[in-house]
Amino acid sequence: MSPIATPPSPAAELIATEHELGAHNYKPLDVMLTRGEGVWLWDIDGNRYLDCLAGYSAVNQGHCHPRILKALVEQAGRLTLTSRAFRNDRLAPFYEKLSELTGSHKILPMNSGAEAVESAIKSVRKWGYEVKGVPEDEAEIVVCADNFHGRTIAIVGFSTDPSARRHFGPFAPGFRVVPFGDIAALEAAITPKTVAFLVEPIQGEAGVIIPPAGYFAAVRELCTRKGVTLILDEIQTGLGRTGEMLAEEHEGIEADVTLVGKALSGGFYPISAVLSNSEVLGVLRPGEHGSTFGGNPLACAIAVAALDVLVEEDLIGNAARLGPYVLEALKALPKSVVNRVRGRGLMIALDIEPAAGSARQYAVALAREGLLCKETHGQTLRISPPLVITKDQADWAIERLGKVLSREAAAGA
Ligand code: IF1
Repeated sequence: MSPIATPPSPAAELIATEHELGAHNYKPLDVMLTRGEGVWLWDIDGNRYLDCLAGYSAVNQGHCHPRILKALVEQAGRLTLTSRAFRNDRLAPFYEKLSELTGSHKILPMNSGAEAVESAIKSVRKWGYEVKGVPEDEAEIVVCADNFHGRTIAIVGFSTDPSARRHFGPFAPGFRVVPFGDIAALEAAITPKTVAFLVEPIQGEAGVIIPPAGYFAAVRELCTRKGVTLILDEIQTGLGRTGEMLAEEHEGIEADVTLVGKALSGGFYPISAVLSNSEVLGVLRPGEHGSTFGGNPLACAIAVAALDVLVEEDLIGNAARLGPYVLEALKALPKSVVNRVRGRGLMIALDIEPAAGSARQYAVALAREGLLCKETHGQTLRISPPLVITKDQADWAIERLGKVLSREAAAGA
């Protein structure tokens, strides 16, 4: 079974059209997918794959979850968009559901994750000027090296990944970069003009970088003491991925501002939100921020169903139970191939020993054996299946990983 398309297959023709007419801003595996259900994906030749990427944690509820689909279809037939010039009857129930599950007092609905990040940056800067008393246009925000918060000009401006920022300048000022996990560096970077520290609880794109024990407790204490808002970007770590509703719960802290997206719609629709447990969002007044689709009734109806599925199907508990099981199983993989395995809940990554080849090489080989995952930064493979995965399906994935990684290593040896 080869998912890698060869001419003149229908997949090859689709790929040729993509190549001719599309911007080449991705280098996807040549797997031409056409249907998804739960943890499974099928390509146009009928080959089945177990999805171990889950849309970068946007499909926590599994592909095409019927309850979310039902909510989408019903709402799409009633009302999809009113703009915020008028009110709609789905926004308040969305606020209530999200507030109830995350303890948020104020919510700003947006669409993409990057928009939520940008909205948080605007809000904390405004909070800085109007509440903290920072001089106008001098607000500073601290971020971490190896961050990933999206692809807008302001966001890539504080990226430390050359490929994310090269030839996209000039960039927005007012950001300082410190090493992730280094509390002394964070303290040294904070000035009276610092309005926020923006950070992922676990750095996803960087390769599932788990913070040192106690780091976020120290971050919380430091931000409180210095009057700096703590913004946790939970767009990838949130909504059950790490075995808690929010990854901050592992650290025993509460952010001032929390960002969610991706699985907020179960992969059906771009929905994100800025959640605030402080007076930060209170600084926004009518006309000062907005979005055509932000808070639209279709998005809200989908999100309520997506959150209900997360809770009522105990997907968070499933991630908490199966995550450690999968992690332990992957630690048994041959050290000649896998030199490190790490993760929290079902947010897992394994590092490929450089002598055994590149992570991309293994992603291609795994796809040929029916397991889809993604490399990041050369040597790391992410393993993040939908949270609906069963133990039998996890065992199947573990068996494939063991078979392919050992075989490829032997072949390359
Ligand atoms: C791509 C990465 C993951 C995110 C966090 C904000 C956003 C993301 C922690 C922005 C988005 C996506 C973007 C997508 C691939 C994927 C990704 F590889 F790019 F870095 F997941 F790790 N904060 N991550 O992970 O949300 O605007 O995309 O809705 O750009 O290729 P978005």
